[in-house]
Amino acid sequence: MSQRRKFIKQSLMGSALFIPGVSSIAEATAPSLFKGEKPLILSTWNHGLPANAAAVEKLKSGGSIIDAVETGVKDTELDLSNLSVGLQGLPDREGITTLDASIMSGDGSCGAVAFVRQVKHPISLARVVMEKTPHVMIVGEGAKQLAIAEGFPIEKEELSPGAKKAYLKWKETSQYKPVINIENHDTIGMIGMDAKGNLAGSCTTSGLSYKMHGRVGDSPIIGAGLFVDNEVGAATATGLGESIIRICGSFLIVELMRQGRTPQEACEEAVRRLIAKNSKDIKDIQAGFLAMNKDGEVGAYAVHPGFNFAQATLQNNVMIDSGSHFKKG
Ligand code: SD4
Repeated sequence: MSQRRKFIKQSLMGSALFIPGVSSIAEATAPSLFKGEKPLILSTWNHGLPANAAAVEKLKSGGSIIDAVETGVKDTELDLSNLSVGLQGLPDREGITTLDASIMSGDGSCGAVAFVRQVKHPISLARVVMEKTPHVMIVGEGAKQLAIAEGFPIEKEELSPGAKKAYLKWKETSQYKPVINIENHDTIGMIGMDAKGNLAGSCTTSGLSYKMHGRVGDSPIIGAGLFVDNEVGAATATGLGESIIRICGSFLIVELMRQGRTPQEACEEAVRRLIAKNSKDIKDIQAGFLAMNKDGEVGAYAVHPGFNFAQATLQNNVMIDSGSHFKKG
């Protein structure tokens, strides 16, 4: 193993925190790393590292895979440095932060919330929808009422200092243009498999910054931002939600895997499909997919370079760069 790889491998016994600048390895190693090891947890972007660590700790302490994927992304929902997840996330164009989240178990149970305000852990509210209501998705004021009824604290509605500063700056021009890998990413999507092969996933975001009030992206839409099927595998998405919804990205990947594609092949096909359906604006659109199958094989692919993900087993937790359709330069 190279010195560099040794360096970035982090023991989950330790703090397993993201160390900026040192936690990525070559895309070539991505699909085969830890192949077949269970449990296996994958999460999007750099904050996937601490989120994976929290998920693995949950499994170690006897939690189920659905407990693990909820606990893991709750870590990101509280991360004040993340301006794309949780109440500290960047607001919409009215200056209001609204959150979307979904959770799904391999048996087909799922729950989601969208356009939610003042709730610190939308992923836990999505789990309430899944487990305590006859519905799959509850949005807006209804979601807030559910949170109140379930005893969730309702937070004061004010922007975090980072979000406020960015919003005031944006208001100077009020130009809406998604910027690849700079402004509009960092949603966390997590998919995981326990030691017995049961799958689950979670996805949580404040969505696109400066979106129109009421806009909902792919993350809370089952089949778009997240899809899990115990018979096949799991997939999650990040990036411009509109482009992902158009191809029902996560469902597509799971169905391609059902037909025999590897997770990597399925992610690459989904990216090709996304590019075909969004070709006019593709220069400005970043989207990335992350998948695993029942055998513990992993795939990840994005439209543009820059998408990375964290991959954890009981012993290891590492960052990996995904491949991309368009190459650097
Ligand atoms: C959305 N897909 O709301 C989310 C944004 C995102 O990484 O994934 N950012 O469209």
